[in-house]
This record gives sequence, C-alpha cells and structure tokens, in this order.
Amino acid sequence: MNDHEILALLCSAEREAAALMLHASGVLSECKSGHRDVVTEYDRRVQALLMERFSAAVPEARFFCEENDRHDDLHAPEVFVIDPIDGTMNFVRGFGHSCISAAYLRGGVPTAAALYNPYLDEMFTALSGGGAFLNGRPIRVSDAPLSESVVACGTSPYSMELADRGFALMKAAYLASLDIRREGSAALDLCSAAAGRAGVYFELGLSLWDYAAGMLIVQEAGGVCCTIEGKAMPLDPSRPSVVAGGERAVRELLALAREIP
Ligand code: LIP
Repeated sequence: MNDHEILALLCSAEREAAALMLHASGVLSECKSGHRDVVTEYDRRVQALLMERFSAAVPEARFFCEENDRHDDLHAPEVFVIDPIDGTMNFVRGFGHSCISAAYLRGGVPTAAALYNPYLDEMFTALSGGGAFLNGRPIRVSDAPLSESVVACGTSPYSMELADRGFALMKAAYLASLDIRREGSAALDLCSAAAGRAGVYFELGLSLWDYAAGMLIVQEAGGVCCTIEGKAMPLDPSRPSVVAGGERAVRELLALAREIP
C-alpha cells in the first residue's frame, strides 16, 4: 500500500474505533505503573480493533502500542505506532478530551499519521512531504513569539521525579506568554500546536505512542518538534521530553528551559 492508501486506512479505522469511546458506559479503570497511570477495557478494545484492521490490510506490518506490552522492532520495514486512547485519565473522568492516535513508519521513518478527536469530530492528518490537515483543510503552526502565544503543557504524571523542573518551566512559560493550558492529552496538545491554537507545547516525559503521530503533524504544519535540549526526537522506547510548535516560540521556550536546572 502507498502512503495515501495507508492514511485512508488509519482514518477509517480510527473513525470506526471511536464509536467504542463515544458509546462507552460504566468505564472502569485499572492501574498500570501507578495510580495515575490507568487503562480501561476501551483502550484495549480500540487497540485490538485498529490492529485487526491494519493487519488485514498490511499482513507483514509490526506494531508498537501502549497496551498489552506490544513493542515490536521499530526498525521493521512497516510499523504502526498506536496510542488507542490518548488522555485515558480524561476518558475515565468524563472530560470529553481524548483521542485515537496512530502513526505509520516505513523503514523506521514516520510517513503517515492520523489523530482523531471523536468529541469534536476533528481528524488531524499528515503525510510526509504532503502537509498537515484538519478535516481536510490545511493547518499551519503559529509564527508568533512566546509573548503572544498560549502555551500547552503536560505534567508527566507517570514520572513524578520530573515535577519540580516541569512546574518551574510551566511558571516561567506562564510569565513569558499569554497563558498556559494543561488539557490532559499530549497527542491533542501536539495538534493544538500544529493548528496554531497553541504557539508551543512541552512535556518532560512521554512515550513514543504519545508523540509519534502528533510529531509528524506538527512538522508537516511547518513546525519543529525536539527534546527540551533541542535535539531530534528519538523513535525508540525511551521517554524523552517533547517541545513542539512554531520555530520562534519553540526557540524561546528552549531558552527559558536552559535557565532552569
Ligand atoms: C497521557 C498523555 C498526557 C501525559 C500522560 C500520558 P495516555 O497519555 O496524554 O498528556 O501527561 O503522561 O502520556 O497515558 O493517556 O495515553
């Protein structure tokens, strides 16, 4: 399948799986690495449905997913990176702010990404070299400075050792910008940056499934995505920091971060 066909597959499977989220009732959660890191049967059912659709269309594909410890070789010729419900704590609590996120890696490189927010019926997509879109309309990052930007940020609730630096940077960003937003879905925060809603997004510890799709969408929207040290994002199981958005606001946030030990 070519990348256009893969993108159509990602979108149709995510829309199909979204019905499981929208019609969910009596959502019960279990703890994974701790009481802040939760999973529900819906995370597993969405992941299973996506894997079934993707395997049927691309039988030789491998998978790197949040649930069920499915972490195949990321250097395989074709890999789907799946976060079945990003913002699971929001989902459990009924915030209505979560999404389904999937990226396709060809030869270890992200070439297609789709991220669906069923609560707003917003489908964010990107193809490598093909631009980024929201429901089919092109999107661009903001080129505003930090002082004229809203900053989206995450609290890395699964890595409490990052809290002091994370909140210090949040305060510095708050004082240097219009305001901050902590909305509880890293993948949707990346899309807010890609669409220029937020000038920049940062979080000090994320997994590949949280950022793989959103990273391509930000880059194809003319933005940059890097670690808090300004390095390229790793495509591996490490839990790096993520900073993404318009080049100017990202550069200014990285400068703030250098001042915070
Ligand atoms: C979550 C992100 C959130 C972040 C959490 C976690 P999950 O993803 O959406 O922004 O703070 O650490 O990564 O676990 O709901 O897929």
